[in-house]
Amino acid sequence: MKKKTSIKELELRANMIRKSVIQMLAEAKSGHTAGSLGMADIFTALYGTFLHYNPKKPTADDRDYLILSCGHICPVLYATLSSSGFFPEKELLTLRKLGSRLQGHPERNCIPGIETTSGPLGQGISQAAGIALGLRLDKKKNKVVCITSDGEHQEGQVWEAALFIAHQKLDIINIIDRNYIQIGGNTEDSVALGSLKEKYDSFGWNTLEIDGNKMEEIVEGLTKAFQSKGPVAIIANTVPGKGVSFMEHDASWHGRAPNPEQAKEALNELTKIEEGLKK
Ligand SMILES: Cc1ncc(C[n+]2csc(CCOP(=O)(O)OP(=O)(O)O)c2C)c(N)n1
Ligand SMILES: [Mg+2]
Repeated sequence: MKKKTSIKELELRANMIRKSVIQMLAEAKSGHTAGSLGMADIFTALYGTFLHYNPKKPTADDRDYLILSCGHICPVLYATLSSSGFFPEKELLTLRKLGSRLQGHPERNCIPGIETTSGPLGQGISQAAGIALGLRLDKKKNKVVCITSDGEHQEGQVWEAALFIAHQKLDIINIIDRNYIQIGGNTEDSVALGSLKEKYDSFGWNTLEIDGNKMEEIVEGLTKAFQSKGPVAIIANTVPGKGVSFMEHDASWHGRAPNPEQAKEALNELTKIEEGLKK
């Protein structure tokens, strides 16, 4: 573990990340809101407490690797990276603008802290496997954490990688955003995923299931995962659109940005949450 940050402090930071996400998307007038808000707590815990990194030396040999497989939720990664010192926060408002480094899907070698280019779903867990195998060959202990979404588990490549990783006993933590939505509605109405816990268990992974919006559970789950050897899957049950009442559990916010009025309302709600947390 990198450093101990209190649960309250992490909750406050996650709420700030949500505010940044709303501001970025409203300014861009496009982008993926629901998954970005839903995963803010997990990204905050990872960068606030667990991952080892130096924002001044983002490619340092001893860094941990965070692979964002579901690239469309990059606003939450951009906001977390900038608040962790990787690049100036004012750059966040250039999201999706012509010439900006912060495109709608992340690009490697462009933004400090971004390890892989992603957007086409289903590939990140294979990239994590390659990185973990390379680290093993080099006898290095850097952690490899992959963030995947539930929708991308409808891609066959994910399961091939899951088999390979278990066979090789690679040290990978795969955090799965189990929010039950995808581009066209509920995941179970599209191609049902059923119990991802049972599936990962049967593939030979050590599998945990957590509430991905409860900071204590996130910290407890990540503590176990970071202390484990071999593949660990964390099924993180999250609320898409978390923190903004009119976005929560509504798949239409998968790839929609708030208009100015909606952004104002969303920021008001998040400010109320912040005030509640400060009491
Ligand atoms: C290989 C591939 N097929 C289709 C898409 C288009 N696409 C982008 S996001 C998305 C939904 C995937 O579900 P999930 O990642 O669970 O979405 P969320 O929870 O963020 O709504 C789809 C189909 C893509 N990016 N890559
Ligand atoms: Mg989803």
